[in-house]
Amino acid sequence: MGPWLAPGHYQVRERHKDESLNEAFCIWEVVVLDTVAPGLNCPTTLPVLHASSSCTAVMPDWTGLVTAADACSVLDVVQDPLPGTVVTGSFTVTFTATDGVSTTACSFPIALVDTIAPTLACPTNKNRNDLNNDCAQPVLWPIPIPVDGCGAVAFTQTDGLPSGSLFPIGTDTIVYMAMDAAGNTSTCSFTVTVWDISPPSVIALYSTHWKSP
Ligand SMILES: [Ca+2]
Ligand SMILES: [Ca+2]
Repeated sequence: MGPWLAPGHYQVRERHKDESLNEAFCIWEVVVLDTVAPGLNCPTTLPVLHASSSCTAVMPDWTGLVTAADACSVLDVVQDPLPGTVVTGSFTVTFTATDGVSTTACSFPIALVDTIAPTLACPTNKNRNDLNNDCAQPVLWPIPIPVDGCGAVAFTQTDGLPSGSLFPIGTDTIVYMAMDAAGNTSTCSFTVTVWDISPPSVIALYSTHWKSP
């Protein structure tokens, strides 16, 4: 058995000689092809890609997460989307390994993970005087607007009277909460204080007339 040949083109020269020592040559070419595609394994534990505040991410180079092997040689492993690509939402990451002749691909799904809570800004504290001495004041404020880079936000007031209500003497705490689709929450709060500025009145409930004997 002759030597094992690596893939490539080889020229074989055969020399034949008869009994009269006449020689003849035969030259032919041998082509060794690699017909076995590379092996390629994607990771079983999928990587996590966190979303930025704008709900995008820059694609890392994950070619080191796949295992490629070939009996001849693996020339290249290419990732799609390419490292450095700005991605968003859910998508498929595909890797392709080539040995120069054949290719093998594997892929896995990725969904950006949103860990950033919505932004939510409450008004400043509200202080009002009970001007009409009716033990309450209407207080109105602009409703906060939550913002999240990844979209829809559930928003609710979790404590205190709603804007525009008649607030009694004293301090009430207003609390709002916003929650994004990933369950990240933000809260903000402020106080509404109504001051009693009227002095108490003294009312005579009865009078007693006393006459000396
Ligand atoms: Ca091969
Ligand atoms: Ca978010």
